[in-house]
Amino acid sequence: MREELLAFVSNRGTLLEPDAVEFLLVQQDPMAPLEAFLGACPETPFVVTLQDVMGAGAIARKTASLPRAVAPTPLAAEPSIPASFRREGDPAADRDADVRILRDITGRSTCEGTLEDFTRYFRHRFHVLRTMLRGRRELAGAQDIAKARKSTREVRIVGMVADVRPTKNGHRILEIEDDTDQVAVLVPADSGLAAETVVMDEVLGVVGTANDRGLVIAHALVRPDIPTTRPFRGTKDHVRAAFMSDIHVGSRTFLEDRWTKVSTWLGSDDGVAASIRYLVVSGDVVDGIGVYPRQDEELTIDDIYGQYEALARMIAALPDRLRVIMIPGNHDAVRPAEPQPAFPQSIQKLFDSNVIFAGNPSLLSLEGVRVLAYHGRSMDDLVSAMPGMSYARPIEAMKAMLRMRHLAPIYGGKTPIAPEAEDHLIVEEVPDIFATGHVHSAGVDAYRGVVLVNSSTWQAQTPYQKMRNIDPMPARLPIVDLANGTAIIREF
Ligand code: D5M
Ligand code: FE
Ligand code: ZN
Repeated sequence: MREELLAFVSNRGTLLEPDAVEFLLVQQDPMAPLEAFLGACPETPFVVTLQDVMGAGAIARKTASLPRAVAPTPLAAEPSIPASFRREGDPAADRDADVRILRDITGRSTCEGTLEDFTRYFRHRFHVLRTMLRGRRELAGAQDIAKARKSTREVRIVGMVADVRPTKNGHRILEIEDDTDQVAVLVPADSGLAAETVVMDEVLGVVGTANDRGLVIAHALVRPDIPTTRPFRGTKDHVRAAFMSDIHVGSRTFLEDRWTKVSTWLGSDDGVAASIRYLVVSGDVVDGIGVYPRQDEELTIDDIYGQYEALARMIAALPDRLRVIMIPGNHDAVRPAEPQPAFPQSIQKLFDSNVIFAGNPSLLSLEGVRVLAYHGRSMDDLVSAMPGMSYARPIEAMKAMLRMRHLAPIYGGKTPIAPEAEDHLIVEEVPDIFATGHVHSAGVDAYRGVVLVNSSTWQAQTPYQKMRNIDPMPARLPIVDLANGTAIIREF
């Protein structure tokens, strides 16, 4: 059957992700989801992912029309919605809310997933990160790899990691490439660099010595990173923002009682609660449909609009002074490939006008404070690639993203990436606050002046998480004072 599947996709001029093969092989009719997906695709995609065929499985099962959580529109353009949002005047409060969406993909998707798109995408990623790296003192005068290979002195190069492998003697070899050439870099086991993890596809700088066999012995590895000290761009008053994600409305394990508690507290006259003007919701706002095999058995609301309607009622019951900024995650009803656009109008219209919809990721301004909101799917890939990372400590993975200046450096893992003309997953502008969700943990910290927030979940442990030993920390609400970045977590 495996051969039949691979022959089928090969005949159609596309590829099948390994996870997708495994998923299809355990289906009653392995070919059906694949045919459903490719049949509904306006253009043959470059690669068919697990998400694609899982979604298509749901289409095959439920012939009813479903929105795009399960629809195969990985790379279609979005209808345009205003890229910025500002609401003046608010009778319920003594000050104006000020939310702007500075950057996201909504309405600007151009790619179709062709091979040329991927080439262009990676070239853009490489060039932007290389420019950042060349600004680093350690890499001043960095050479093209083709030129550096001919050198016998100290070389400074910038490249994208094409391979990482250990040698027999415990050293590591990195293959790094730029537009001119590729070179092998030896990271000696007995050097201070031995403990530094390097991941596939990251863009980094190397300072080293080229030997006569064209091998570069690394003395230093340089990450784009962020400046060591940056002031927090604070507001004048102690207005606060709260952070949520992974509400998973519609799931049997959604924690309704804990939600009631937080909702009541937000509406109470508690001093901290009353100072919260913004609620940033970083994806997986509902559980979705057809997101993983046999999900229907774990749903209390099995209609995708029904799930968003229930959420809209919950959000409408929150106090009027709150501006809610909502981005999608991997369970939501937009294309799974990142960057994800904001929800379609059919979903937006279910919500009150105090809810502002943005893409995943989004760079937001809350009264001038820059917030980078990202659901955090790539943490699945970082956790498996980097020793020392774990689902329980997402903050470490977030620091790694800032050091690499990229939200999803590893390509071809669990995080599907759409090859847009520009790489929206690069951390171009250093934010004041960086918020993620996805791992259902909770934490606050700071890295070089950037406040880091991982925003818990409102879902109890699911059977899947139990099987994978993922122990969630639900019902925590991180709250950040926008005047000075002070962060606390309240448990409900
Ligand atoms: O993710 C909820 C949790 O489950 C989060 O800790 C990540 C983990 N998770 C989800 N999908 C996967 C895969 N495919 N591999 C490994 N770990 C995973 P949620 O997005 O809410 O389902
Ligand atoms: Fe989630
Ligand atoms: Zn998620």
